[in-house]
Amino acid sequence: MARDTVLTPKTVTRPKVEKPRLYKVILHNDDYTPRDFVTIVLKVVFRMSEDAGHRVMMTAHKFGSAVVVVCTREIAETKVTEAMDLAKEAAMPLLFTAEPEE
Ligand code: TYC
Repeated sequence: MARDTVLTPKTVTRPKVEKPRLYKVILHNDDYTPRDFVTIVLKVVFRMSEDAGHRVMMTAHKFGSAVVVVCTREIAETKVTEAMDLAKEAAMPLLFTAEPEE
């Protein structure tokens, strides 16, 4: 390569400053799904202890809904699908949703 060749970079790297948006997984109360079933779903899908699962279930039961976890969109949507699949399999009206954090 000639000594006076000017090398120009092919790519310009800019520092990534934006954090990925986080999503809340919400558990919604209903009048039909047994409490124990809700707690089991929280344990299996969200790897909660009996105690933590019971507390989140009771929060939704008393207040109408509860935040289960805050995570990336992909994980939130996967968890919602897994939880909803268990509910459908058992013919329960149990509802989980994912929504972006403000
Ligand atoms: N409310 C239900 C009952 O009394 C229990 C329940 C709790 C259902 C939380 C859904 O997200 C829920 N059997």
